[in-house]
This record gives sequence, structure tokens and C-alpha cells, in this order.
Amino acid sequence: MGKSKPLVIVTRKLPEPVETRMRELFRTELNLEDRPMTQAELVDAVKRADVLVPTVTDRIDTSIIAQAGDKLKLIANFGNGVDNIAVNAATEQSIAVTNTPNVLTEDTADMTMALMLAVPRRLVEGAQILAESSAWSGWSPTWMLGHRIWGKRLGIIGMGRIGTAVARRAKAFGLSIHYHNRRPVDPSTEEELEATYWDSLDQMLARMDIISVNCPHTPGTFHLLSRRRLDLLRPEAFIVNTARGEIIDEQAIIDALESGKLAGAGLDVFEHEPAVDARLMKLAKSGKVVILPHMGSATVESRIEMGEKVIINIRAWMDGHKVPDRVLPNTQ
Ligand code: 8YV
Repeated sequence: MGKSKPLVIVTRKLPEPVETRMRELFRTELNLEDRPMTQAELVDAVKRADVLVPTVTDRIDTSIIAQAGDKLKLIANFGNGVDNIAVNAATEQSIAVTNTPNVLTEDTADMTMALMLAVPRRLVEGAQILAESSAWSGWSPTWMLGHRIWGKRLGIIGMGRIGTAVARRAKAFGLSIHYHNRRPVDPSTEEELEATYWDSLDQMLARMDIISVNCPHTPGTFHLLSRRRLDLLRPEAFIVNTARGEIIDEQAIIDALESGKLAGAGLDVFEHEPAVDARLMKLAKSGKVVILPHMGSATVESRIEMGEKVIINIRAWMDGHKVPDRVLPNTQ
């Protein structure tokens, strides 16, 4: 690749220390206004760049990949999930794709626990009462009652890094851990978590009090929680999703919540982000669901470490080394 610095195009505004280091190391085009790029702007970027640094808000689909210039050799995603990138098409065109695993695991697991507590303990509802009115006349034995989570059953869908981190926290909160995964985790982790493996997702769903979605969004997990599967849940159950909105059939979960087939939901992600269904907003106002604007990894620490991972991946590629966080097509 010669000695000249590669042209790295970053699609969104990143934390300042990350941007500064990127400017030192590469010929870097930043997006200081943080305006999401249009598909036409993305095409222009892939035509010119050696490296593209997109985020979850950019759709790097097969048409964008097909229009990439010969120079584009690396898509270093700022984020863990790569469902926004046509990894197969990129790989076929000898463009490597990398992501930023590990560094956002603990923060995303914390946010999952926050939702797991917020829904049954009516956290947002309670806070809103004080924020919006001064009509609180004092404590009452039967007012604002929620439900206990200690002693309940948690079913984790996807026992990877984040799922396991959720399980560790949840165990400390007195929940019993159940999980569905492509295969069981190693025996020592299962023992540590006292976890029960379900190879049948349907069977697990029918028996749980809380479901946490922690698997990646792939063609195989799109609408994994389909209308039929949501029907299997107990009416007292609630769902927490900090993974990807597309994993749950959003219209079906809204129907289930509205009809009382499902007790509640804590959602950090949505099927058509940034759009949030008006019916979900209404359910949030009524206190049945807690909704957040995709904040799972939104800590200064996570976002800086994600940027550092992006830089390490680009540097490794520049130096001709194996990129540490390569995403292979068959892992999608
Ligand atoms: C990030 C995420 O904010 O990394 C992921 O997969 O969902 C988020 O935590 C986002 O992806 C940044 O691109």
C-alpha cells in the first residue's frame, strides 16, 4: 500500500480523543456535524476511501459494496453488530470487515439489568409522576406496586459475551438462569451460573418470567420472537431487548402488550430505527413498557474503547497484520 497514509472516511462524529488520534495516524475525513450520510454520500465515500468507518446508522448494503472503488480494502465498523453491513458481498470483493467486540459487553449488560428492574418496579412511571405533577400526597401501602424479580426465572436468548455478562448480574439479583443458544456454553460457565440450557426455544419461552434478547441479528434470527412464539409466553412475563429490534416481530409484541397477553417490555432497540411505533410510545406513556433510544453502549468509556478498537484494526491492516476483529461471513 506504499507509505502514504490511507484515506479513512468516518461516517459519524466519534468521541474527540478517537477523532484526534485518527487524524494523527491516517488521512481522516470526519463528520463534524454528525449528520447521518445519505446512500449517495456513502457511495461517494466507498468510491474514494481506503477504509470506511461506519456505524449502526449506515446501511452498507450490496449495492454500496458493488460501487466501492478498488482502493477500499477495509470496513472497520464502529460497533459490535454488523447487520448493517453486507459482509458476504464485502468478503467476495476482498474487503475485510471488522467490528468492536468485548469493550461494550459490560455496559450493555448493565443497561439490560436496568431495564429488567425498570419494567417490573415501575421506575420510569414513578419518576414521571414526580417530574410531571406536584400532586403526590405521600406514601401509601397499596400505591405504585410492582413485582419482585428475586426468585424469578430469566430466559436468555443468545449466551455470547453480553448474554453471559447479563447472566452473571442476574444471578446476583436472585434470578435463576435459563438460556437458549446454538449450543450449550462450556460446562464451567454453566456451573458458575447454575444455568439451564434449553435447545428448544419454544419450550423455554413457555416457562420463563423474564426473557432477555442478547443474540445478534442475522438472517436466522430475524423475527425469532415471532407472533407464534410470543403467544407461547406466560401473561405475567416480560421481555427485555438490548440487541436488535428486528429479532422481535414488533407489531406482534405490541399486539401482545395491548391485549394483555404479555405483561411488559423494556426495549432499547426497535425494528425501524430511528422510528418508534406510535403504539409503543402510547404503551410507554401508560407505563407498560420502558423504551430507550438505543443506549446500551452509550458510555464515554465504551465509545472511546470502541474507537480504539477501530484504530487498532486499521493499524493492523495498514501494517499487513491479521486484523484482530475480523468478521467472517459465516459468523453472521
Ligand atoms: C452501538 C450496538 O451503539 O455495537 C452495537 O452493536 O448496537 C451499539 O451498542 C452501535 O452499534 C454503534 O454503531
